[in-house]
Amino acid sequence: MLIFHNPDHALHCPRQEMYRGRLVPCHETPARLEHVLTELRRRPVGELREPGAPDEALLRRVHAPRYLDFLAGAWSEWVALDAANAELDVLPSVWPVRGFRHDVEPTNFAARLGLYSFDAGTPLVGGSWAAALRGAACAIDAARAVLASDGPRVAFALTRPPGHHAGPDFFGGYCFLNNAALAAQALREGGCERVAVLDVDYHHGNGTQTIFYGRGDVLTVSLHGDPRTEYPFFLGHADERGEGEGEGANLNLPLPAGTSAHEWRRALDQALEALSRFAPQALVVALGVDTFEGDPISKFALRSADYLDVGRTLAGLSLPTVFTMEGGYAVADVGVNVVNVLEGFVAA
Ligand code: Q9C
Ligand code: ZN
Repeated sequence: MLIFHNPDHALHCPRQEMYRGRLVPCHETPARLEHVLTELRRRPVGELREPGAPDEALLRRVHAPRYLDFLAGAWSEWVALDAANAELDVLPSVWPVRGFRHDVEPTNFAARLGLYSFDAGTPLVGGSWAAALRGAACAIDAARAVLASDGPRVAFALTRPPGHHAGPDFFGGYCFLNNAALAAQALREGGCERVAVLDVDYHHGNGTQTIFYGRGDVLTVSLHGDPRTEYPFFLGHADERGEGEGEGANLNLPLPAGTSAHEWRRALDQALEALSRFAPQALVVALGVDTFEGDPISKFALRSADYLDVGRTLAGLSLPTVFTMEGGYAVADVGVNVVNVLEGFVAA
C-alpha cells in the first residue's frame, strides 16, 4: 500500500467552531492526523510518500472554478478588510436559502462566504487553502498510483481537512475540497469506466452525492446516521436515488443513532451487494472512523477490532482501492481505528 500523507495539513489549524449557540474548540484538529502517523510508524502497513503538485485542471472539473477562486483568495480578502482580522477565524453567518439568488455573486465578502458554504462549523484560517490543496494532491496521487501497471492495488490519502461534505461549490462539515470525489474523477480519467465511492463516515457524504448525482459513471453509496436527527440533516435519505443519467447510481443507507456494530455490518453487506451489481473497475472508500463507540459527536457503536473486519471485507471486493481520510474525533483512538482498517485490508 502507498500512503500519500499531507505534509501541510497542520497549516489548517482553526480555533473555534459554532456549536449549539457558542464558539467551542474545533473537533477537527491536526492531532487527529498525527495519531494516524504515529500508529503507522508502529504498524507499517504501507510506504509513506508526499504528494506532488495538485492537478488544478482536474480540480476544476470537480469543483466550480468560481468557488475555487473564492477559496484561494478568501484569507487575503478577510485580512484586507481589517488587519486585526488576521487573529480571527473566518466563519460564515448568512446563507442564501430558498428563494434567494445563487447566480449573482455578491461583492461583499460575508455574502460570498455564505454563498459558498452551508454551515458555521467550518472555520477557514490563513493556511486552510494550502492544506486543502495539498490534500487534494494526496487523493489524486493515490488514485493514479492504484492505476499504474506496476503500482499497488491500494493507496491511502492521509489528509485533513476532510472532504466528503464539500460539494461542487460549497464548503461545510469541516470540508473544503472533496478528496474522495477528486480520487473518483482521477480514476475515471485514468481509464476506469465505472467507479464506486463507498462512504463509511458517520455523516452522510452529501458533497460527494451532490457532485455525482446526475452521473451514471460514478456510483455513490453512503452508510450514515439518519439525517432526520444527524448532521448534515438536509440530505442522505433512502429515497435519493440519483437523477437523469445518474438515476439508480446513488444509494443511501441511513441508520438510527445507537446502531450497533452488528447492525452496521448488515448495512455494509447491503452496500456491497449494490456495489457488486454496479460492477465498478475501481473503488474509493471515504474512510471516517466517527462510527466508533467513543466518538464525541456521533452515535454508532463500532469497537476498534471491528475496523479490522471492515478492511478485510473491503479487500474481498478485489478492486483497485483508494481510501481517503474523513472524520473521526475520538482523537486518541483515530490512529488505531484507521490503521486497523488498512491492516485488515492488506492482510486479507
Ligand atoms: N450538532 C466529518 O466528519 N458539526 N464532518 C456537528 C452537530 C459538523 C463532521 C454538529 C460535523 C461535521 C468529516
Ligand atoms: Zn463524519
